Amino acid sequence: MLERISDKLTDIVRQISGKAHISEKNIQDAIGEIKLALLEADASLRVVRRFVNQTSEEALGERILRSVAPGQQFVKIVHDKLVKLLGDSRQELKLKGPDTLSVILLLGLQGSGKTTTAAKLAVSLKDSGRKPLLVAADLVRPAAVEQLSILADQGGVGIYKEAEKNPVRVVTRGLQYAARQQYDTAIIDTSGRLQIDAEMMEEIRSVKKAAAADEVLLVADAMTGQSAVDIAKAFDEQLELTGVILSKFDSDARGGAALSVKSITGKPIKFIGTGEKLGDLEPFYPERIATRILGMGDVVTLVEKAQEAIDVQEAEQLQEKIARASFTLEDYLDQFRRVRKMGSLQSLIEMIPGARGALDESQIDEQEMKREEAIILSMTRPERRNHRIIGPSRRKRIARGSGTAVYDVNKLLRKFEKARLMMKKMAKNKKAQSAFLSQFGQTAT
Ligand SMILES: Nc1nc2c(ncn2[C@@H]2O[C@H](COP(=O)(O)OP(=O)(O)O)[C@@H](O)[C@H]2O)c(=O)[nH]1
Ligand SMILES: [Mg+2]
Repeated sequence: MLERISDKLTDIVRQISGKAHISEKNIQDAIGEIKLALLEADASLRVVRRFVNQTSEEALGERILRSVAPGQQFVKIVHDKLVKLLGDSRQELKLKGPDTLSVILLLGLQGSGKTTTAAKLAVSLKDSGRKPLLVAADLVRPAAVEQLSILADQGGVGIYKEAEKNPVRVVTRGLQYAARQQYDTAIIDTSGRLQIDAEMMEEIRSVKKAAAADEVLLVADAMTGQSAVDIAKAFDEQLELTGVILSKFDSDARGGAALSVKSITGKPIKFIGTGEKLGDLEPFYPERIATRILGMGDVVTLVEKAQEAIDVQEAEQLQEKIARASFTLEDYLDQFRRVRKMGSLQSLIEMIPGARGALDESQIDEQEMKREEAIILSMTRPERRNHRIIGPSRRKRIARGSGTAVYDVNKLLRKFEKARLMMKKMAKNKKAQSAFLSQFGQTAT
């Protein structure tokens, strides 16, 4: 599912998130490509436009362009906007307590997956400790009642059916039966047509009235993309939905329906159907879907952590220090601890999409980081502030104090001196600090 859009966006995102420095043009180009990918995914044009405007506005702000790791910050913005498109947070079913009967009404065109979804939903409610009853109110399609009966048997859930041609009567009696038999949730499977037509709407309107449903859910075929959204809109205008279930999400490579439903109808996607089996129904989590679409591992968590650990202003102060060549071992230690605060370096790197391949993991050495920290901690303040005073006898003392060898102390000092020189050169290039951060923990060569 979502393979196509995910491949596209993953590429775009990987390219930009790897950049230590990005320009306005980089962002505009990336947004342009994202726009194309969304349109190709069959997301609604209106939705895409809004997405592009909001993302540009935020991403082109000073704060991002001048921040540490701007590429990743940009990805975070794209992710957050995607989550918003998909509906922000998980929307649960709004059902009554177990002592009162709750009613869920399923609507949709023929073949959209209503009957299958009704059974899936019943099984999932049963698993969560409720006592659901399926009500067979599709009396148009000859085999519909039989189909629901078989599924109810398979899922081990109750069903109410009768030989009757009037769905309103079936629903009314079905709900009475449910209450009498102490079921706590009735799930009503209704009939659909191939097209939306006035007669169907009229029939569903009277069923809806008889059902007094807590949830009126449209089952829409995700594979039909934009047209699923149009259908949702039409149903919502006539019948006021409480939510949407996107069926056949497993066969939807593009994602257009998922991206547009909430923005166009204002109604949340509550579940997705991910296969033909009774267990193939999943709650819809905007956050997880956005992450899946961007194929970005946990880059978002990573950016959040980095934002906590690295204050932009502090980074700028650091940069000034570097430029004035007044960067000391004390600052170096400070940076260590910042990196620490973000979690172990190894796990941090694993969260960066594509980083596993791009970075030679043997270069990352946490032991080395710990050793270096111990060495710096064994120095006196004046030593930390001016590493040049650390002659041979001081080196011996520091090695003893930190439980390392003079060789290690030498190595650290060489590495620090090298880093300092490199940073001084790079300070003119505004992004010194991110390059600096990226070389932490690497063994000096
Ligand atoms: N792959 C897949 N197939 C589904 C899903 N939901 C329903 N189907 C299939 O879609 C077809 C129509 O489903 P049905 O429940 O009869 O639709 P209805 O006419 O709206 O009641 C059936 O072959 C189902 O097995 C789903 O989430 N994934
Ligand atoms: Mg059906």
